[in-house]
Amino acid sequence: MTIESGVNNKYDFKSIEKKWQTTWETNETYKVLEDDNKEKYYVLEMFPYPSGRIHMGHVRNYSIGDVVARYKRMRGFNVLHPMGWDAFGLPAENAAQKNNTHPATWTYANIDYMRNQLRQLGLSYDWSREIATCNPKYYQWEQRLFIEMFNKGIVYQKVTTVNWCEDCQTVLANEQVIDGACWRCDQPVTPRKMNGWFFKITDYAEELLADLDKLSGWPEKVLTMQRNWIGKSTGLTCDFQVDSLDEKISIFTTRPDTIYGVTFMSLAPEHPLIDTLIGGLESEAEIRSFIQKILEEKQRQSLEEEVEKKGIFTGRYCINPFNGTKVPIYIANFVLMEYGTGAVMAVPAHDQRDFEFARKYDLPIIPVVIPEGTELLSENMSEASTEPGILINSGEFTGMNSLASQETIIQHARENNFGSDLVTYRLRDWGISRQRFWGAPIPMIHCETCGVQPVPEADLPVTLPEDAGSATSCAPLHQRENFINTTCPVCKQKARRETDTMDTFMESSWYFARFTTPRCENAPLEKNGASYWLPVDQYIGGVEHAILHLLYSRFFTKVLRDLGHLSIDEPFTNLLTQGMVIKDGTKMSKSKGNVVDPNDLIQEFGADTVRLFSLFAAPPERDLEWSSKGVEGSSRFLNRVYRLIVANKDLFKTGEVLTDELSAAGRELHRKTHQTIKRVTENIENNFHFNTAISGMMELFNVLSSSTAEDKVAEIEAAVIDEAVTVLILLLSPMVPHFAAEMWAKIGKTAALEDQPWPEFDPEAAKDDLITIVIQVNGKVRSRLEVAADITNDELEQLALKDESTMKFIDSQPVKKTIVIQKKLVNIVI
Ligand code: ANZ
Ligand code: ZN
Repeated sequence: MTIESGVNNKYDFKSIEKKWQTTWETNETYKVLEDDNKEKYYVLEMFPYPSGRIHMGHVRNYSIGDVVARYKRMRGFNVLHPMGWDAFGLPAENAAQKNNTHPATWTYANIDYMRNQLRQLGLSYDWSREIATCNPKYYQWEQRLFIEMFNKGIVYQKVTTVNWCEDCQTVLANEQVIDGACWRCDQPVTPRKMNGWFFKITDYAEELLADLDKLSGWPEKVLTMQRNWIGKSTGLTCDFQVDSLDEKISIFTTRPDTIYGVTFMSLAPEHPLIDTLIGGLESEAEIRSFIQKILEEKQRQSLEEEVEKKGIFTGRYCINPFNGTKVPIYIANFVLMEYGTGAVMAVPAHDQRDFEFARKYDLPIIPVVIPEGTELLSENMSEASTEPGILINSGEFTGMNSLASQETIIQHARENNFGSDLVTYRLRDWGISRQRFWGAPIPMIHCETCGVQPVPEADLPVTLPEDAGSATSCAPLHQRENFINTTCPVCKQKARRETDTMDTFMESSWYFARFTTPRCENAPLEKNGASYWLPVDQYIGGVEHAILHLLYSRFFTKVLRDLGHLSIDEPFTNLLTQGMVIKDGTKMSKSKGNVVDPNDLIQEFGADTVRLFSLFAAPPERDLEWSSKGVEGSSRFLNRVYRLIVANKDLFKTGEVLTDELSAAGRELHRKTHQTIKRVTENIENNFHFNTAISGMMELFNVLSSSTAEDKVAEIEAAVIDEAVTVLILLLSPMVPHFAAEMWAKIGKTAALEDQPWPEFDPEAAKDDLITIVIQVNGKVRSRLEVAADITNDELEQLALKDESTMKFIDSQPVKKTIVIQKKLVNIVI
């Protein structure tokens, strides 16, 4: 062995990484075009918000994606692997406010910085497809889609309640309201009714739900979250007549079997009938101020929060159509106007919320469903009983099984014309209006004579003003006369532009499609390109986007299809949701002060080490615990490989050909090489368990290392060593691409590593050698078995006990014990 470099010598990652990055860029190695002769593979990582710097979560996400992209390329696919920027959003506006600049300045500076960081990681992106969503060249197509959706009736306007800060004269997002006050000026926030734009995602609820069944490449957990979010319920809707008024209240229930247990009615505070119910009553003022109070509270609460149940009696009663019972009508804070009918028939015996409400306001509790083997009495109930059972006190339905009774009860309502079955969804229409500056302007015009009109296609895009609009800050659109004033496209009279911008979730709902034809100049998508590349074969990103982003992208895909731009139903065939990067047990975050900056790591260890560490430390779907030891370990491994290759580089250029006749040591290394190909391939293909793939490569390295030791190297065929090294470099290349490219050159290869095929696994070579095992019964040799050399003692024992010729001697006598001598002998004692 010739020692060219000392044992502690480290490879010069700085110049090596720079060199290969430049080579890839100059050669446009990762630029792709549609090619009908090649099978396509589209791998995509969720694109980042240009916050300023990349973090470890990005490094992890993008390293995973890069392994997939590079691996698939080596497998012969035409791989699309793009990157861009989700560039609209509030932080840019805040930063602009603080630094007295335009949000665009801040955003584009961040993009430049982060693009450079990503380049330093050696990711195999086709940078010619880069998009920034804040660029009018991108959002003009979003505006065009908006108008197409408007024309098709998928977009509409409606009044909703928003958080309003009187001091700042602005609408606040929920996360900008802190303890009921504005985050900026600390003044109290009030609810205010405003007109906003909505997408009819609910029209697609059923398809969005049904198509989840097609997504076999998605994690079950994400499918469940989407299913719950869509929240389909089937039940009964029926009318309760208001006592002494000519009005009806429609309810929705999923438990028609409990209809005889109704003891009161609960209405949402926004229920439209309330005005009629309480108008002119003595208690009207008191009720109104109660409603105002709970609406304000509601505005501040998140949906998930458990709130204390509160309500107030309206002074009115209504009548249960099934049994004619008169029950009091309450207004309750937990009834949602947006769900079902906004009214709930309350059954405190069998619904926990109603139970708590009834106990608090001293309302009757009447059990009507008795689970088998129980005796339900309202006096001794401590909580609602939600189990099915036998109906009691339920008129003609008494004695029926509660589950079986539901259909019969709905049927009864239908026959008597006071109700029918109803399907409801928890999913709400998507409100996309934001009263922000840094977003895509909604391309509509308000004319006093002609109403709302879309901006004519020829006038698109409606671009954001490029000036700050104010001396001290970036003014919102509704304060900019220049932007607002326009003419009506129909009557040509003076008109006003819409000043709302679109929710930033819009941009990310179709960017994956735009990447397929990012420079198309006459449509959002160019059909051939889009149909060649889509759907995305592998999508990779954080599980925090499991609901909204993925649901909106699925919705947009269906809309794009219905508008004739696409011909697929679902955007992402396979989804990988990666875990978080954590340190000291919690998520890395600025506020916790436990952030490790990838920049520092790249400086100290090089990009390949950082990539290797983030792939090796945990399987992708798990959380990755940060460890500086782990990073050092990854670095040490690469340096060991480097030293071995440099020290032995003459061994690898012999040009000798592999033959069938191998020495024992040669066969061992040859076998290990092919076993490793198999293992790494399977780990990447089946479950992205790069960590076990990397352990496999480390094992191969160890065998290679001992095979090239001075006392052994002469024994082993050069061709076998050559093969092992070549394979090791090829297998490593998707994970540590600069390093592998450099080693490839070191062993004398001249063709580009990126264009090499993935190594073929030879099952013959990977087979373990066979050894002969002697089987004894009570110490006498009775049989012999040929088994694989790496058999475990347990497997051996099982085989022996099943061996037919041995069994003859045992002749169904009980086996007292078996003694296994590893790789040699099994003795069965009877
Ligand atoms: C009576 C009843 C009895 C109910 C019982 C449940 C249990 P899911 O399954 O989520 O669809 N509900 C209906 N509309 C509501 C609204 N706008 N706001 C709050 N709650 C509402 O929930 C359906 C059930 O939630 C309905 O069935 C109704 O209460 C309540 F033992 O009706 B149930
Ligand atoms: Zn007009």
